Amino acid sequence: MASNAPIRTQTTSFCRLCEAFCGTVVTVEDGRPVKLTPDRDNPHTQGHICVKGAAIIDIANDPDRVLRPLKRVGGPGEFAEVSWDQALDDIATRLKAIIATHGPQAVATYFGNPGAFSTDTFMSSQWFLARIGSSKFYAAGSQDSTSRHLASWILYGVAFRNAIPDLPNCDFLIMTGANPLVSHGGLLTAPRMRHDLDAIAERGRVIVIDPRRTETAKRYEHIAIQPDADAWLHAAMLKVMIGAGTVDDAFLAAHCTGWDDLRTAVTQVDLDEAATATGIRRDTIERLALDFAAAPRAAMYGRVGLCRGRFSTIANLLLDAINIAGGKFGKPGGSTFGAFPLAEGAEPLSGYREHRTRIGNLPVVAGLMPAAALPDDILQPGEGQVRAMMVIAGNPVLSAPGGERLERALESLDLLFSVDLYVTETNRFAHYILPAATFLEKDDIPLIGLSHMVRPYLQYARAAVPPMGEAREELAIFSDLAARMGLGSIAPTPGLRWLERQGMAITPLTLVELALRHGPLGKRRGNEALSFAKLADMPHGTMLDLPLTYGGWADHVATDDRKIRLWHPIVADEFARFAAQQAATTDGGALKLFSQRKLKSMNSWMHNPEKLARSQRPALLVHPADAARHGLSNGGRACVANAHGAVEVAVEVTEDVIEGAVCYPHGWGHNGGWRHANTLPGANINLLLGLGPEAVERVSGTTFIDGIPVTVTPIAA
Ligand SMILES: Nc1nc2c(c(=O)[nH]1)N[C@H]1C(S)=C(S)[C@@H](COP(=O)(O)OP(=O)(O)OC[C@H]3O[C@@H](n4cnc5c(=O)[nH]c(N)nc54)[C@H](O)[C@@H]3O)O[C@H]1N2
Ligand SMILES: Nc1nc2c(c(=O)[nH]1)N[C@H]1C(S)=C(S)[C@@H](COP(=O)(O)OP(=O)(O)OC[C@H]3O[C@@H](n4cnc5c(=O)[nH]c(N)nc54)[C@H](O)[C@@H]3O)O[C@H]1N2
Ligand code: SF4
Ligand SMILES: [Mo]
Repeated sequence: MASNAPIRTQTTSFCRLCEAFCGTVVTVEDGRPVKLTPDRDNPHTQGHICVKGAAIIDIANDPDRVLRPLKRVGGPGEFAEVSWDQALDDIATRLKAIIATHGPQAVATYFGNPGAFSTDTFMSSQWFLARIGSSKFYAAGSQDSTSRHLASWILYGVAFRNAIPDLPNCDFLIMTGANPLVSHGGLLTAPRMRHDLDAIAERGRVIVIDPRRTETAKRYEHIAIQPDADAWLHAAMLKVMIGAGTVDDAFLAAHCTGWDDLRTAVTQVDLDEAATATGIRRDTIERLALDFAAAPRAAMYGRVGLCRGRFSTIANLLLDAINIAGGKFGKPGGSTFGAFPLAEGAEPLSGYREHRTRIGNLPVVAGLMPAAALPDDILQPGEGQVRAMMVIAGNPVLSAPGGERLERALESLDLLFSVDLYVTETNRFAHYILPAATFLEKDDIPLIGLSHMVRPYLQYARAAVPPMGEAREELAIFSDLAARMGLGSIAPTPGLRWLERQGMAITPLTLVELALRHGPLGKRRGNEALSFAKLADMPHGTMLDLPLTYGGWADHVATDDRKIRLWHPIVADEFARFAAQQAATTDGGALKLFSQRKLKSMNSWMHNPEKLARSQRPALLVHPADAARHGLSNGGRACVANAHGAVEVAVEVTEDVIEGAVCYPHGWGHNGGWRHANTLPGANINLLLGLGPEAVERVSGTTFIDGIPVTVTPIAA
C-alpha cells in the first residue's frame, strides 16, 4: 500500500560553524534537511550544541540562498542565473588571459572564516591558487590570529603550533581577550567549555581579563583592562614573577634560549606605568602574578582580544613566556601543545616571511596575506597588481578594513568571482557567484581543531544530503576550472599529480586520511583502523587515545636547536618600539573602540534567519561616566568617527564596559542579497579601520581593530 508519509532519515554529523565541532544529528525528509539536534551519544560534546548550529537548517533552506551560478548583468547586486558551463568557461577564459598578460600574481584569493572549517574548501582553494602559480592568499587571519601565529613561529618554529590550557587538570586559569561562553573557543577546542570552567572555579580560580564584563567574566572573576594594553600587563606580570624569584630557572636553562634578553626587556617596564596603561591597579597586577606563580596547576590563555592591538605579537609571546617561565609549560594542568594525530609536517600553515606584500612590503605570516594591503594591491598599478580575485567563504567588505575603498577596488577588477551561500556585501561586486555547499552537504573531519583539542577526538561525518540545487563543493569547482584552463588536476605538487595519473585518488580528504594513518595514532591503532571508511562506521566519532603532549612537547618544537626561542631580532625590534611608546601620552577626548561577539550572531553572515536575528540590536556600549562626559544617553544615537570614517549607531549606557573605551559588534550594516538582514539596524563598524602599513602591526600584518581611538558625539533625535 502506498503511503504519503515523508521518507525520513537521520545522519550523525558534526557542526562546522565554529571550533567546537559539536556532534549533531541531521534529520532529512524527502531529501531536505529539516532539523539539527544534538548528538547525545557523541563522546566529545555529549549533547552540546548552540542556537547557531541548529540554524544551519534555516540557512540551507533559506529562500535567499544562492543555489545556481549567478552572472552580473547590471550594477552591483544585479545578477541573473546562468549554467555552470557558461560561468566556468567564461571564468577560465578570463583567468587564462589575465595570467598570460600579467602573470599569476595578478590573481588573488580572499579566504574567509567558514572556509577554515571545511577540509575541502580550505585545501582546494589553496591548491588551485598554487596550481596557477599565485601566492596571494589574503585571509581573515589578519583580523584574527596572525600575531598569535607569528609569536608561535618565533617561540616554537611553526606558526600554527599554539599551546592550549589543560582545562581538565587546571586549578587556576587566567583567560584574557577571549569570551568562550559566547564564542565557544578559538584555537582551543573544548565544546563543553562552561563545564570545564565551572569545574576549575570549583577547584580553584578562573580570572577573566577583558575591557568588558563579558558573559564569561560575569560567571567568574573579572579584571577590567583598557583595550590594547596587554603587552604592559604581561610584561609587568613577568617582571613581578622575576622579582619574587618565582620563575623556573631550571626549565628556562634546559629548554629555552633568549631568556636573559627577555628578562632584561621586561624588567625595564615600570609597574606604575603599566598600571596607568592597563587601568589595573599595581597591587592587583602584583597579586595576580604572584597567585599565578604560586598555583601548581595554572595556565594563562588568550585569544582574539590579544591579537588586534599595536603590540599583539609581543603580547602573545609574553603570554606564553608567563606560562613557560612560571613553570607551567608542558605540565598537567598547565599549558601545552595539543595531541598531534597527523603525521609530522602535515600542518598547512607553518612559515613566516616566505614572501612579502607588494603594498607596504609587509611580511606574510603562515601564508596569510594582510587584508589591510588588499584594496591598494588592486588599485595601485605596477608589477603584480591584482586584476582577478576569488572570494571564498568571506565577506571582507563587512569583516575587514577598507570600506568604500575596498568596494571601489572590487568593482574595478577585470574578474571577481565568489564561492558563497549568499549574495553578500562583498560579492555583489562580483562578475560571478558560484553556489557553495553547506557542511550538511559534505563529508569531513574536524581538521582545523585536531591540534587544539583539550580532549582529542575524531569523527568522519558523511554528507547528510547531496549538495542542494546546483551547489557544488569547492574541489569540484576548482578541479573543473583547472581542467577548463588546460591545467589538468589541481593537485599541488608534481609528485601528487604523478600519483593521480597512476590512478590514485588525490583529494584534500584522501591526503588527510593518509596523514592520519601515518601519524602517531596510526602506529598505535593500526593503519587500517584509521581509514575513513572504518571511521565512518563510528557514527558518533571516537575519543583518541592520544594524551596532550606533557613531556613529549619538546618533540614538536621545530626551531633550529629545538629549544623554545624567547628572544629574536623581531622581539628586540618590537620591544624597542614598545619602550618608545611607553612615554607617549594618550589622546585627550578620544575613546578606545573594541569589538564583541554575540551568541546568536556569526561574524557577518548569520543575520538572515529570523530566529537568530530577531533579538539582535547592535549598540555601542558606553560607560556611564563617558556618557555623561560626551552627552550620550541610553537608547539615543551617536556618531562614531575617526580619520578613516564615521558611522551612526545606537547607544547603550552600561557599567559593563570599562571607562574610556566603547564597544560595538562587527559584521552589521547589510546591503547584500539577504532580504531579512538588510532590514536590520546596525552599522559597519569596520569603516573606522585604517588601511596600509600604518594600520597594521608591521611584523605580523595584524589589523589594528581593538583600542583604536574614536570620537563619539550625540546625534539629536
Ligand atoms: N571589528 C571587527 N572586525 C572583525 C572581527 C572583530 O571581532 N571585530 N573579527 C574578525 C574575525 S575573528 C574573523 S574570522 C573575520 C570573519 O570575517 P570573514 O572571514 O569575512 O567571514 P564571515 O563574515 O563569517 O563571512 C563568511 C562568508 O562565507 C559564507 N559562507 C558561510 N558558510 C559557507 C560555506 O560553507 N562555504 C562557502 N563557500 N561560503 C560560506 C557566508 O555567506 C559569508 O558570506 O572577521 C573579522 N573582523
Ligand atoms: N557566537 C559567535 N561565536 C563565534 C564567532 C561569532 O562571530 N559569534 N566568531 C568565531 C571566530 S571567527 C573567532 S576568531 C572566535 C573568537 O573567539 P574569542 O576570542 O573568544 O572571541 P570574542 O568573543 O571576540 O572575545 C574576545 C574578547 O576580547 C576582548 N578584548 C577586546 N580588546 C581587548 C584587549 O585589548 N585586551 C583584552 N585582554 N581583551 C580584549 C573583547 O571584549 C572580547 O570579550 O569566535 C568564534 N565563535
Ligand atoms: S558551538 Fe559552534 S560547533 Fe557547536 S553548534 Fe554552536 S556553532 Fe556549531
Ligand atoms: Mo575569527
